[in-house]
Amino acid sequence: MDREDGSGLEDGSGPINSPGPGLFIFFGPFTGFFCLKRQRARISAGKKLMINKKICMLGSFSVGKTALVRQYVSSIFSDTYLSTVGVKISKKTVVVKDTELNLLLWDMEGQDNYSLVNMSYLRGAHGLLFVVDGTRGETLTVALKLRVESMKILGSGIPSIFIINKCDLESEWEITEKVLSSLEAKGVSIFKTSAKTGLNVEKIFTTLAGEMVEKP
Ligand SMILES: Nc1nc2c(ncn2[C@@H]2O[C@H](COP(=O)(O)OP(=O)(O)OP(=O)(O)O)[C@@H](O)[C@H]2O)c(=O)[nH]1
Ligand SMILES: [Mg+2]
Repeated sequence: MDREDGSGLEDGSGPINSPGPGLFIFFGPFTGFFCLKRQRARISAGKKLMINKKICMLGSFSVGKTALVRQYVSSIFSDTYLSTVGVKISKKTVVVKDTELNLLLWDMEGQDNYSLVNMSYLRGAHGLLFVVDGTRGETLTVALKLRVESMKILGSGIPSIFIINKCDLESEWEITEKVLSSLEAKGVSIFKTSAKTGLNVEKIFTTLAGEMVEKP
């Protein structure tokens, strides 16, 4: 049987809001026919607004940007390091404050400075995640520099979070609590994560999503 409205069923992403062709059942000339009334599966009352939000993952090389995205989207972690070239975009849908958000996660290649190419990747971003490797102090300096540069492009009001990753190796961290507290005192939002154990991974994305939803 042909199905005109199959798209809404296959990916489960939307309500079924177009009527089917109607179902007729014929039992032959002697028995007449029964007609089952056309069913209109409308769920318009419960229809949620779907909004796309672009999040850029920024930071130095090998801090764990890709690992965080993979852990969040696919619940996978690997010790193998494959450096990202250019940008890789992943998608995850979340519901925040009754609003369905399509998070478009732009996992950018590691950078210590903005080149003309990756500056263009920032266009249209709604939120930024600056990733730092707790075991390498210089990656915090890079992230702070990237924050200044990206806010020149996107404005200082853009929701952003600093992620100090590799919490499972906290005994080897070079970044001290004192440094983190002084940044927090300056209004920098900081979370400690581990892409390996999954610690706080979901939380960073949902916290940022919550902040983005408040923005027009
Ligand atoms: N122990 C530990 N290792 C991690 C963690 N996150 C990432 N790694 C490892 O760090 C290395 C780099 O991780 P990636 O996610 O590829 O880093 P990246 O920031 O995407 O690197 P680029 O794409 O080159 O910018 C890999 O070997 C990961 O397995 C973590 O939370 N804990
Ligand atoms: Mg990467």
